[in-house]
Amino acid sequence: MTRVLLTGFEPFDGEALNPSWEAVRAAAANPPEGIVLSTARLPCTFGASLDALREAVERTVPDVVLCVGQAGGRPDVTVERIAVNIDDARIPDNAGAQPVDEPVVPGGPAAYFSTLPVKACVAAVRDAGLPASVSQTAGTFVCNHVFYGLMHLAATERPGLRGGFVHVPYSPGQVTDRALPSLPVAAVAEALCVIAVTAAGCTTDIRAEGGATH
Ligand code: PCA
Repeated sequence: MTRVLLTGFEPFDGEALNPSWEAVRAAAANPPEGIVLSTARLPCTFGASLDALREAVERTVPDVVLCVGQAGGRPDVTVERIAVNIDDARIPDNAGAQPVDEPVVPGGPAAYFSTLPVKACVAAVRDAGLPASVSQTAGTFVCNHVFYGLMHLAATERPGLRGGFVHVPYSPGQVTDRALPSLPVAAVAEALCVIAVTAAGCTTDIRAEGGATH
């Protein structure tokens, strides 16, 4: 059975919760058949997040790592295509750090592609009746930092480890006073299970349109 590590983040930016962790927890409470699922909650800091990820990878020895974060304002579950070697924080992280134009890994490659079948994952979530799309950028905050660090860890130390990143919308309770899109945690959890099963079961992606003009 494929071992899948799912990670979510602690709340940040003054939010009471982070839907990524809530959905990861809900997925683990009702895991899909055919995979061994483990979870970790990562701090939303540039300093400690990758240490926590490395510890979780060493503890659970996964075949696939799927990291998940909140992307407030996005309307759907977005499967990230690429991680870039840059930290450029618009807001301070939970430890007060706000790096600007610093590499995640000095001397590392400019970017890594996800090694999950991004388009197959999007198609599978849509087939489950939930909204999903490919994202061409994971931003330059802690999520991209973790995504890049994960891919660098796999590339340099963990051959065979496949990894990727998924951003999820706000949960409804976060936007009761804001006209912003949201998705219930249960729906996000279902999407994460679908993505985990799809990623575990297929190593080559499907050919399907998923680009963006801007
Ligand atoms: N979202 C942030 C960091 C933690 C999270 O859940 C981001 O997109 O970078």
